[in-house]
Amino acid sequence: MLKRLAIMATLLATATTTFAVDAASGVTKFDLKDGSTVYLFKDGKMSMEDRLGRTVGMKPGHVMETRDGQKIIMIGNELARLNRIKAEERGGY
Ligand SMILES: [Cu+2]
Repeated sequence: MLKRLAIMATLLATATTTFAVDAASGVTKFDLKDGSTVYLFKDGKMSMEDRLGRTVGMKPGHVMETRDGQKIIMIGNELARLNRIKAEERGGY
């Protein structure tokens, strides 16, 4: 409950940001200007998904822009990790 309140507080503090937090996994998704999505993991590393939902690689250090104009710097390039999450969402491997 406290954790959920903390997440709510964070969401309110950055109300203009286009992102969503999955409470179970702790993964935060950001919508980018070009239609792709950034997945931010609890340990600070990230994965990318293109506008068609395909996992794509990106060099760490690359600057991305969210739909509302905020800049995110790519940290890590967790391809296998994102594929595993998406497989779990589909209901298995
Ligand atoms: Cu990226």
